[in-house]
Amino acid sequence: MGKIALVTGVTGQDGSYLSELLMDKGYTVHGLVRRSSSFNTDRIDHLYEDPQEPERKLFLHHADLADGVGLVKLLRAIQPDEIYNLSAQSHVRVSFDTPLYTGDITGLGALRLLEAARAAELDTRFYQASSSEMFGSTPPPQNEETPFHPRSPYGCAKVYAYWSAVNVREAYGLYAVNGILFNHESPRRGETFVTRKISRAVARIQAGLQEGLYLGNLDAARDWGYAPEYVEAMWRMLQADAPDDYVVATGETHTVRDFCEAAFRHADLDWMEHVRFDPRYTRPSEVDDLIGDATKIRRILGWKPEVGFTELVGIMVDADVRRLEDELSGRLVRIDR
Ligand code: NAP
Ligand code: F7E
Repeated sequence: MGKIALVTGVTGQDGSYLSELLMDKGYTVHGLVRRSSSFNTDRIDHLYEDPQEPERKLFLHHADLADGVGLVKLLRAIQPDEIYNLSAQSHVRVSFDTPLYTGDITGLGALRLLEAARAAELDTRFYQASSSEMFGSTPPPQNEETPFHPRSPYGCAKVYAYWSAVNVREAYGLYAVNGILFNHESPRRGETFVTRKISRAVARIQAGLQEGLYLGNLDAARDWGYAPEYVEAMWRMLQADAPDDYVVATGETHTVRDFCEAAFRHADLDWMEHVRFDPRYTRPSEVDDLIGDATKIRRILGWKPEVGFTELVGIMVDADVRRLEDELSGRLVRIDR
């Protein structure tokens, strides 16, 4: 019998790649989907099978991290061997507009799920999607020993969730781990995160559909990796002999300006002719510089990143160019792996 996993946030960037990885490894995957007035399963539609198919490996359930009792009922029904908590209000800029909601879902939501696992009396392993945003203004390089100094309601909520997972591990012996992941991107990245906003705009500008691209702070520096590789790190953390917390990063940093230059250059365009400043996209407090030190996961779990910055930019621009060509020609839009 293959293992059973529950993936919250299954409709997001990471949830879709993680589900693919787990299904390839023979898992049965149960995904938590929140109710939406429009379709929100685009990223996993290619994985979903006919509900009448008896051998299917992906099951979707309506639930929400706001609804603790629903989580207990779901866990009792599924009895997962592994739980990956990827659900969050994950947009840092938006967290300044919705700080209490972000605290409730991104912070307290993680504890609801941990407590639900305890209430359901499961023998399970728990992965918490922690974030480099917890380091905030603490200077780089950042590793597992670096103190947290979050700079947004999102970062504060992730710190709460981080310590909730550590506390449940220490207090009750639950196998709970934090993956402290630095920014990771892909063609499935949400369209309002800066990398995807840029790659999508490059495709549209190249096709003559858009002239300018409005951005905020170009000086912010991020350690950007490739999302499909980062979900492998999540899985490895839950296969280890003992639970522990790990930084996942490339160890390289680039500014938003560097990303613009590289993305426009990839399409033979000059970014200076198209990128303009709009203060609406700046943040009340910013995280200036992130560089992850992933020595621990490399040493203990043997994980290391392969896709570098220029390759990542190329993957994202090429995917958006193809996607736009599909849209314009009326073909079905492919989900790019
Ligand atoms: P994402 O694309 O924004 O996906 C977030 C997921 O959470 C979506 O499936 C979303 O559902 C779901 N969700 C939101 N509110 C919910 C609620 N109230 N109840 C249940 N589900 C809810 O994020 P991602 O990039 O895949 O990141 C996955 C996780 O890793 C998140 O927790 C994020 O904060 C964290 N993280 C991300 C990065 C990164 O660079 N990507 C780095 C570090 C940590 P809808 O599809 O319906 O919106
Ligand atoms: O911003 C700057 C912005 O929104 C990156 C989430 O996945 O990674 C992500 O958070 C930088 C910031 O990602 C625009 O000010 C400039 O300095 O793509 P982002 P993020 O805030 O780093 C972490 C690790 C997570 O955990 C989060 O869930 O780019 N920037 N101009 C802009 N950012 C956006 N979104 N839009 C702009 O126009």
